[in-house]
Amino acid sequence: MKGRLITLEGGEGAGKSTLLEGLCSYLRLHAIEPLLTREPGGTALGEGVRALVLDPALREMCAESELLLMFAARAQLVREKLRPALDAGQWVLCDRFTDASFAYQGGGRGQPPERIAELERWAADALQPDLTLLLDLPVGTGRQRAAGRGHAADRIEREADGFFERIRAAYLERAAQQPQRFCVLDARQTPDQVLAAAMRALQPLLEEGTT
Ligand code: Z5A
Repeated sequence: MKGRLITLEGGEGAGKSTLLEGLCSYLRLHAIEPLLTREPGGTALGEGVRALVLDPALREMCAESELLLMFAARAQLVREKLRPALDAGQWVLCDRFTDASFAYQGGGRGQPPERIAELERWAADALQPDLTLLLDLPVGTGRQRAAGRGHAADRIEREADGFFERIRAAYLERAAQQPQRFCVLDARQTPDQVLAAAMRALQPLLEEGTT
């Protein structure tokens, strides 16, 4: 079977982790054991980067450092985990990928998209997902859900609503530009409804795998 890269994207509290669990069970029903990973993270180096970029004490981190750190983690994940898994025919479910950099560091922090695209070409080896599920949710709803989990806000979660509005707009713009790859899911629905819509979006890839 051909390896597939499925990425989950969305704003804070959109329900990516919840959907990831459901999709994993669904793929197992199809005898597919996916590799589950996340960004930033998924490797020892990436998890170290994650701790850095989310550390509320590092308030002075500039946008350029933040962007480069995201791609340092990504360069490692692509070479250490993603390419080998995909080359071996494995399916990969990844909680965030390069679209998050276009949305957060591009839309949110104002980094030029052509700079991010250049990093994508060499640092991320131009790796593109087969399918990106974008969980779209009003910013206020997502923030309420995230706050409901009861853990302290990280460095990025401490940003103002306007930052997250720009991120949402950047994600939706990217999805509109690449409709063949993106599936936008209405994340205001119940977890079961979101999962059902995601399963429908996966169907063509599952069918390709059996033909
Ligand atoms: N970041 C970046 O800036 N640039 C990059 O290139 C990359 C990342 C890759 C870490 O991401 C941070 O890194 C993130 C972007 C930045 N910063 N922020 N903000 P993360 O994915 O680990 O963190 P996150 O976006 O904050 O995700 P999250 O808060 O963990 O949310 P989630 O996984 O999307 O949601 P969840 O945990 O599944 O659900 C949240 C709560 O809502 C939970 O209590 C659920 O039970 C509940 N929930 C879930 N679904 C529903 C539905 N459908 N209805 C009602 N309630 C629900």
